[in-house]
Amino acid sequence: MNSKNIYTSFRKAKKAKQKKFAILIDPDKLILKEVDQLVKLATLAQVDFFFLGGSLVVNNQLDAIIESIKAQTSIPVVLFPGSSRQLSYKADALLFLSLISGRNADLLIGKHVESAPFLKISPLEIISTGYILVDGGVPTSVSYMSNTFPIPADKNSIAVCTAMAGEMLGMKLIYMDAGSGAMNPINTTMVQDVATAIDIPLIVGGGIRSPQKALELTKAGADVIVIGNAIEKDLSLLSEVAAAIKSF
Ligand code: 1GP
Repeated sequence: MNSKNIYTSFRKAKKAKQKKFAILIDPDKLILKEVDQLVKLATLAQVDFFFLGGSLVVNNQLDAIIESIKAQTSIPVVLFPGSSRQLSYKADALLFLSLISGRNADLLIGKHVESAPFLKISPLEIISTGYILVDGGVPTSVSYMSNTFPIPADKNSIAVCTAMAGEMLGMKLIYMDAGSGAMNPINTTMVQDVATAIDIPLIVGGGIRSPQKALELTKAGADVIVIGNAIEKDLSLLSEVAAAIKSF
C-alpha cells in the first residue's frame, strides 16, 4: 500500500462494514529471526496491518524489523509509539497518539510539539488518534509509564464523552486500549456505547486472547482489533482470529 492512503482505507472499511485486524509487534519482545514466520502467517491470513510499538523499546531493532517485514509483504506497517523516540521513516504511517483519557500534558500535546518538526518532513502518513486507556484489571506498562489513571472498566459514560471530545477536537481515530497483557479486555458494552457515539473508526485492543472475544468486540462496534501478546505466545491464534474477524 502506498503511503498517505492508510487512513482512507480505515474510513472505506468502516463505511463498508469491513472489519480489520492488526497485529501489534513490540520490537523489544520479537527477535528479528521470528519476524519471517510471523509475516508469512500474517500474509496468508490476510492480516490488515502491523502495528509497531511498545512502552519502552530498549533495543534498536525498529528499522530492521520494518525492513524485514517490507521485504516480504505489502501489509502496511503503522507505528504505534510508546514514546517520541520510537519513530522510523521506514514505516507507512504513524498513529499520532494523544492520551485523552489522561491528564498528563506531555502526552496530550507536549511530546507532539517536540516531534512535529521531524514528522513534518517525514514521508510518514500522520494519523491523529485519540488514545483512551481503560482499566483491564491489572496495572499496565502504559498506565505506569504515562503516569495516568485508566478509565474504570464500568464507566462507559466517561469513555463515551472522552471519545466524543476526541472526535470533536478533530482526531481521526479513537483507540481504546486495556493495555498490553490486560487481564480483561474492554467490555463489549463500553465498546458498543463508544462506537454508537462516534463516526470515526474505532480501534480496540488489550488482553484479547481468543477468536471469540475478537468477534464479540467486532460485533460490538470495533472497526479494528489489535492483538499483541496472545499471538506472540501462540502463533496459531493468528489465522483463527483473522478468520473470526473476517467472518463478521
Ligand atoms: C496494546 O492494544 C494492544 O496496546 C495489544 O494488547 O498485547 O494485550 O494484545 P495485547
